[in-house]
Parts: sequence; C-alpha cells; structure tokens
Amino acid sequence: MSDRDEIYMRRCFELARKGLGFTHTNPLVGCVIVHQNRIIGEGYHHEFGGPHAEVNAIRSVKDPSLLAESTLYCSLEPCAHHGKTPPCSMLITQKGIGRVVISNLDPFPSVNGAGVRQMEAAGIHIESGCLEGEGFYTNRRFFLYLKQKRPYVILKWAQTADGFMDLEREPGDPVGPNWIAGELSRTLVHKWRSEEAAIMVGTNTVITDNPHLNVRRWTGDDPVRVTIDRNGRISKSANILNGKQETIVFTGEKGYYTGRTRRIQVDPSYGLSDLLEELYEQHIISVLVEGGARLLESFLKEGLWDEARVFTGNMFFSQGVRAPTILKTPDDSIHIGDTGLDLYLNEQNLIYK
Ligand code: AOF
Ligand code: ZN
Repeated sequence: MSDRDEIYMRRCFELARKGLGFTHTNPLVGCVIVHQNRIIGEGYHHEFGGPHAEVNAIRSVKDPSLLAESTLYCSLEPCAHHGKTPPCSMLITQKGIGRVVISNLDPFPSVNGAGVRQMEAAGIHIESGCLEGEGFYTNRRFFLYLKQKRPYVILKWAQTADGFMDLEREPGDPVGPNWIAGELSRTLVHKWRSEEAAIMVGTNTVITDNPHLNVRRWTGDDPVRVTIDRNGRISKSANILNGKQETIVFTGEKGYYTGRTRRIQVDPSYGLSDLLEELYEQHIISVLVEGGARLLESFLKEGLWDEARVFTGNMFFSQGVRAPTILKTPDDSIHIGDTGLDLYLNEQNLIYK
C-alpha cells in the first residue's frame, strides 16, 4: 500500500463522517474511485436504508469506461448480502473494477469477509487494512455495537475550574441550570445530540432541570430520550414526557406511557448493563449521557463508557455537586471560545481486533 492509497482512504473517512447522525444503525462509509491518480467518483452512505457508499460513488462517475482501469477505495468492506440494497461486491464485479482498497472488514455477520472473498473469486485485486485504526475510529459506534451488543456510550458534562458540576438545587429552584460552559459550547452540544441515536439523563436531572433533550441549536434528527424513573418520581407534566419525541423510560411504575413515550419495566436489581442491553435490543447504536453526576459516576465506575467529553469553564463554585473524575490524561484538549474541552477515550473498549 502506498502513501497515495492512504490519502484516498483519508478522503473516504472524510466522506463517511458526513453521514454521522443519519445512518444508524448502519455504519459510516465513504468511497472514492481513482483513475490514474485523479478522483473520478465519490460517494458516501447518506442515511439508513439508502444506497451504499459504493453505489453512490459508481453512479457519480461521468465516464464509466474508465472504471476497469480504476481503483475503488472504500472505508468498509463492500457488502456481499442482499439487504435493503443488492450486494455492492456484485456491482463492483459487474463494473469490472480491477483493484479495491479497503480499510476494515465489515463485522456485520452476513458480510464479515464474504465481500472480499466474492470479489477475489472474480479476479479483483483486493488490499485490506489500509489505515484500519482510523477506519475503526470512524466507525467506533458500529463496531462496538455489533461486538459488545450495547450502544456506544459517550459521557458529557461541564465543570467549573474548581471541579463542580452544579450548585445544590431543589426542584423548581428559580436559579435554573447553571450553564458553566460558554455559548459556543452549548451549540456544540446540540450538534452532538444530532449525531447520536439516544440521549440519557438520570431521574434527578429530569426533576431539577426539566430538560427537553432535543436538537435546537443545530439541524438534524432528535435523539431518542432515555431516562430512569425507578419509583415514578417524574411528574407527568415533565418536558421529557411531552410525546414530541421518541422517549424510553425505565421504570417500575405502570401507567401513563403511551405513543412515542415507551416504558420498560425494571425491578430493583436492574443495573446499567441490563439497561444498555435493552437499548441494544431497541436498535440504539449510541447514547450521549448528559448527567447528572451520580449517573455519570455509575457509568465510569462500571467501565461502561467509551468516550467522555468534559467542558471546563472559568468560574469557581467552591461548593456544590462535585463533577466526576477520570484518572487518566485527556486524549485531546481543545478550546471552544474560553471554555476548555477535554476528550477522553476508554482504550479498553476501543481496541481494534
Ligand atoms: C451501509 N452503507 O455504504 C455499506 C454498508 O440493510 P442494508 O442493505 O443497507 O445493509 C446494511 C449493511 O451493509 C450494514 O450493516 C453493513 O454491514 C453493510 N455495508 N452498509 O449502510 C454502506 N457499505
Ligand atoms: Zn453495500
């Protein structure tokens, strides 16, 4: 594999990421077709159920007679199964494409190497494993969901410079949520909400903040709202129960859940891993956990997290609700205006095997 191959594969990842928030539970896939070192076609998977990246890339080529002398780059192994669309491996073979470079094999059980085998049997030269670490990172939600049978878990919180997440507040307190991070960070959080399949907060956060948990400062789909209300403490008039958005409530109480607000029965022994298993059953590929402190701590304690995004503002509270701590150095640190943003990856879960 050459440096050139890596350049084109990076373009595939760039294209793939355009689908973030729209393709779940399918992967993010980008595809580039190159003829004599010139890109003659590009495509990506835009939305769940839509054409695959390879189909879009092949369709975009103006002169199909060049395909036989071209290389097709794809961030994921072309599929070999008849799903919602016919197999891409067959299309590539029919078009007479001579060389295919891929990053990762597709862990989806009905593909998983079959795409490569089919194309090889047709005489296509295949090279796989090009930038496979980056490919895995691009599709980390998809890989983890299929292999661990649970959603990819992203923890998010904002803390003061002295490590507090909030002041001690009571329900209905006129103070309202103390937004610690800046305006731009709030917008970024709405973008993140649009990128994940679900968003989750604990009972106390619903009671004290009465959040809507929708996408307002960005465009895109609202995530499925998820909360736990073991003993039915959440008021029926809470925004989260307004039926305007798909919502799942894990509760021991029966009653008022109808339409887009679904209830999942829990008993006292029900833990976070049970909850994640159930979300997997509900086809939820990823979840953004936005608080409160206790829920975030539980995910951290049980090692049931894959990524954490922590804002640090400039203010000092001196007292209040302590923010969780992660005992490792951040994998990346940037500034969003005057707010710090640290990114932590849980390497234990993010190993490409
Ligand atoms: C995609 N987009 O670009 C590629 C995919 O139900 P289907 O027919 O859309 O098939 C979905 C599976 O196909 C998906 O889980 C993945 O394994 C494979 N490849 N899927 O949605 C793409 N290349
Ligand atoms: Zn396909």
